[in-house]
Amino acid sequence: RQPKRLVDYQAPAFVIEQTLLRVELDPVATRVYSKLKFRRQTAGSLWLDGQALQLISIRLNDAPLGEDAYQLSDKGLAINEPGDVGILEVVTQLNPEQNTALEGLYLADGVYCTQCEAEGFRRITYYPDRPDVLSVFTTTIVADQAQLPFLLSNGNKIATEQLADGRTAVTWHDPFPKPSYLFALVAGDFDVLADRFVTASGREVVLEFFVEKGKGRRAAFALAALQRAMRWDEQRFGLEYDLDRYMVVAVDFFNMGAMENKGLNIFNSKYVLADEQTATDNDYYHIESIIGHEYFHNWTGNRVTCRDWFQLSLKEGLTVFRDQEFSADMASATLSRIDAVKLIRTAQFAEDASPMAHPIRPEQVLEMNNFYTVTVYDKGAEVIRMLQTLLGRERFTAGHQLYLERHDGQAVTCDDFVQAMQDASGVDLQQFRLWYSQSGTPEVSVTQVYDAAAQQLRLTLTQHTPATADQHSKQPLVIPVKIEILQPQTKLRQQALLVLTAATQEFVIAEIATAPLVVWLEDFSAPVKLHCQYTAEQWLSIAAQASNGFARWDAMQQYWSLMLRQALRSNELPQLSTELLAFYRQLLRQPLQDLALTAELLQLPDFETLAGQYQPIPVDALLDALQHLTLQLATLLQDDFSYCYQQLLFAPYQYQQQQVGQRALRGLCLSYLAHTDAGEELVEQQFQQADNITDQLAALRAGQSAVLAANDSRLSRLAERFADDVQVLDKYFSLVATLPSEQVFTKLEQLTAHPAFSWKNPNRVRALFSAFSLRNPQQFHRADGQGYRLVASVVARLDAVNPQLAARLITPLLSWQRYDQHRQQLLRQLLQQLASGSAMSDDLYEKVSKSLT
Ligand code: BAL
Ligand code: ZN
Repeated sequence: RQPKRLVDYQAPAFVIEQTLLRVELDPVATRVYSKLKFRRQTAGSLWLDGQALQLISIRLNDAPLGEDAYQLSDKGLAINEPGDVGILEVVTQLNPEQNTALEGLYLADGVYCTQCEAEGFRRITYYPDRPDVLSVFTTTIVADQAQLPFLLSNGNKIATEQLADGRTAVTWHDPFPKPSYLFALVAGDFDVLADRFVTASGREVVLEFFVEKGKGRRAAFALAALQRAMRWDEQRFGLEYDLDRYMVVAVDFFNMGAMENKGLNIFNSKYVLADEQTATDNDYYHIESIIGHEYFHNWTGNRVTCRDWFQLSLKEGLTVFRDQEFSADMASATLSRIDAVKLIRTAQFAEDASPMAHPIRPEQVLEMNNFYTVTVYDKGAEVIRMLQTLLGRERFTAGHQLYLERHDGQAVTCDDFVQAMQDASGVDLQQFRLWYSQSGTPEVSVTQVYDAAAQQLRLTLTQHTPATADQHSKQPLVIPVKIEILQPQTKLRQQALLVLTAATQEFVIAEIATAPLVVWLEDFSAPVKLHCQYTAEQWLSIAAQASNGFARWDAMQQYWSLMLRQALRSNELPQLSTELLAFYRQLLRQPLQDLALTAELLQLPDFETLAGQYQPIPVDALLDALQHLTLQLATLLQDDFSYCYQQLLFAPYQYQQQQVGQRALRGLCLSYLAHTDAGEELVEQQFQQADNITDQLAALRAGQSAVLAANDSRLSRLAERFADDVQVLDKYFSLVATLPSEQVFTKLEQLTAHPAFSWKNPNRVRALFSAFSLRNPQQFHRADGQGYRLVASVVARLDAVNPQLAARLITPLLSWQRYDQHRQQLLRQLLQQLASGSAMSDDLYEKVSKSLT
């Protein structure tokens, strides 16, 4: 199998100026009539990608094309000598019902739906399915409108025609040239929630949300979030929406979170539907952020798109950065940052340490679906954030504007983006570009010397990026390190930005009158691991004194990492110091403020964050230590958790930040109190009294981690009450999957027979098995290998159904080298078995083969 390489990029020989599609829907025999107006750019044949298609006919310039004039393979169609301009007409047939891969056009739950990014359009018709071929699309959908009342595609609806055979033909025209990956088609019956938005320049836009029948009310929050996103992009980046209509369709069968198709977003329903009974505070937060993300793509992705898929971070890193800024403005800036950094420190650092390590602009790809990664997306967003930090917000915004003006309507590269930033700011970004080509997690070590006589602070920073699976030699990067210098004696504080560009560099800060304490890497100003030799007391001082909420949380994370490292080194269980207990007591007894941050400060780092700090990962010792610390905190601070818990009164549910903080802190207190003698009563009381799923789930989770007697009864009551509601059933599935006992295996098996479970539905599969492998470390990493075997068997089973999903689920099995010898052996054996099985998809093959080499 031959991977594609960035260095081999060649511009297309032909552009498609106009694309006319007529799609006659049928569950097993949909016919697609395409009419392409092409124009030659360079020498070569006209290549059309195609996969899993039945070719019915081809005509060139109104005449049938003889078999010797083209070559057909399982990858596509080459027209040898089409001339320089012309019209190519191709008819294909496909089977949407059988399409369980959920790429291209598929029929699930009675809804026809498409997913074309990255390479799904080639499963609909023969086409140059690459992002640098931009075309104006006109699409006619033909179907029985009694069965499928809504026939939707991109752009504006321009015609509706009743056909003699009773079917209806609806035609859509999208005036903006777009690559095929932004094409969308939906046909089904829905509840519609509609409103309008008036743009800054006074144009009226119709907003429509299409959701499962009976659930229209649940789209209200997402619709309001869209309106906020539209206003925000105007105010922050001066960007207005450009069509008269913006549609969002929510479907339950979807591989991704959502998709930014021009004018017709398709969303996984879990990121649209929300009410207090079925969506948690965390769900509301993510809905707002993803609604924003897809909307922001209209400029960063759609109006300016990627030249090739290696440039994916051009649109994804930038758009994640934009949605993070939006969330920071809509919700809590501190909590949004904590959320983003947790993801980098768990999943992204783990990816760097895995066989799939790649730079944010990968150089070699077998299956593009495998590169929709935390590295491309979230590290990509950190790279954009560093640009903003280095250039300052004003120059960054000017660069963003120049980039969009310069490249509107084009398919471009990450280099084009950086060039626009450089041209707008006048700052040389040559070395900065390395962030795009170099993979891995840089490690920055810092030392500091205070010279009281000279009132000088001397800071030495050293950077080193360890080799990764894909790249051995590494060069020094541009690393912006934000610091805050605290002077505890005088309560003075000052901020500075150190820009590290060499392997080692010294910075001198003058006029520091009293002994300072430096807060390093404030706001996580670069995606690096920072090593600094602070004592536990120093970390606690920062956690108590830093002006920045993120820095306070980060200091607590570092504090716990240090405690655990010291304990594991001496082969003992960690003990709680009087200083820590005093600090936590003070947090729990202080007048109520900054509640969500307080909850974060009181939370131990999770297993994945800690695991990233060890090689090999001491799985059992870490899990034992975390369990021990939880019990110690619960016992020694029971009165304080109880006091705080009682202060946090229940109020009728609203999604607003004060209440979100209250629920977060209440849930945190309950998670400790569950381990005390009051646990059973408090958990049951909260479960019963809550008027919302956030508080109910907090109770269920607390009960589960403390292994309380009535857990099964509570879970059954939840499952019964929401027996018809997949949004809640997914939460129920995930809760069962995170049961920290061996019973989980039987329960998982039983749940695969639950009437709501389907191997064809990615949400259900993820709710059970991603929850198990990512959030049940105790059972997933069992020394007898049962956890690994379960996930491997699920992956093997799913590969034939939905390769993209199978390849996502295998990720936690790939990094066998990070574990002890025994677990290494278990994992490697399973991977070898998978590799020797029957034909694997490219998705899975790429990952398994990299892991085994
Ligand atoms: N473009 C794929 C889904 C997303 O990142 O918005
Ligand atoms: Zn995106």
